[in-house]
Amino acid sequence: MNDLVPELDNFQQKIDDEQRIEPKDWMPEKYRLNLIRQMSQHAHSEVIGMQPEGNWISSAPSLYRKIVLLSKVQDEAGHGLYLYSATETLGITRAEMNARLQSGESKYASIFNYPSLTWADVGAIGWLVDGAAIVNQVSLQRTSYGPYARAMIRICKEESFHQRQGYDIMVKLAEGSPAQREMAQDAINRWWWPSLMMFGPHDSDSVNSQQSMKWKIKRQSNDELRQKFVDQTVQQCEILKLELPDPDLRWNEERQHYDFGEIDWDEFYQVIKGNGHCNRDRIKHHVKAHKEGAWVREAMTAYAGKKAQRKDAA
Ligand code: FAQ
Repeated sequence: MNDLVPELDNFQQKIDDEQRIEPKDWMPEKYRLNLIRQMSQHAHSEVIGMQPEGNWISSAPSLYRKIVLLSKVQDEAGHGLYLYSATETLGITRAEMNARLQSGESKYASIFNYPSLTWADVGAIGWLVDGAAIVNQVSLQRTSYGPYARAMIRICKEESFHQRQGYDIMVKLAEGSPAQREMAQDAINRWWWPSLMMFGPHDSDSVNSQQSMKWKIKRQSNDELRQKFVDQTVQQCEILKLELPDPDLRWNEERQHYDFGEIDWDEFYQVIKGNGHCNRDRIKHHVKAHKEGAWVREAMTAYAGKKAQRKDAA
């Protein structure tokens, strides 16, 4: 008889009773490792996600747009920090997580391997990418691990501002000159399908879902969340009088949802294997920034040491 069976039963009971699991509570090793996987990948996505938009800070079309974008990109850094801190409560260090990201062992969201070619891409990222991220993250506010759920509540508040700033850019472009409308349409054409891929493979191909749903790490499936995103976004696009690039997109009266075309899963798997447009550049940039920031980490460690010494001496 396995000694852990009563512990496992208690653990599952807590989850079934909607109680949160906290860092010092007993948890199965697989629960801990699965959370480290998902949460660290989530944190990496926030940090790597700064790159496509960060490139546009110096080229934003007005001072107002520059200030807003700067603030949005800073928020993403903050989200990365909350999520890395929450993940550290599971017994892994930030340095280990960074090493896994830089070696390719740990993934980040596929979407950030696409280039941001025009200013309209900044609008499309805010509207579609943050929009997709919110749908997923609202659901994660009820995830079973306490520190992750609490981080999500704060992150969602900020993400909804991000989504609106993106949509605001799209509205302005859609109301603008023919060239501006064309630029907005081109951005939608390039970002729509990768946004749908953000929700991960179909439920039938999702290797982690079954266990993650049982432990309520995930509360809704990849396909359910993707459908929710499609349903809400179609109407937003209609207001812009622009088009989503999917000839199969239509309202299904019986299902009370939009039907949509099949995602190019070969492209998705190529991107998550490291063969997307920007995978190599994204990691190269991260390695460079990490090296250049070494002096800041050293200075902070030295300062913390001095403060501790002073406290001991007092
Ligand atoms: N990209 O078995 P599943 C943001 C991998 S935050 C790359 O279904 P799971 C903010 C998956 O890891 C966006 N890899 O996996 C922002 C697994 O491989 P593994 C990030 C993906 O975990 C906005 C394999 O495929 N949000 O955007 C992707 O049950 C704008 C099989 O998949 C989160 O991370 C993908 N899209 O479900 C920042 C939310 N999809 O790990 C700047 C938290 C799947 O076994 C600008 N994460 N894979 O080697 C989740 O909810 C889940 O992890 C899913 C995937 C739904 C992403």
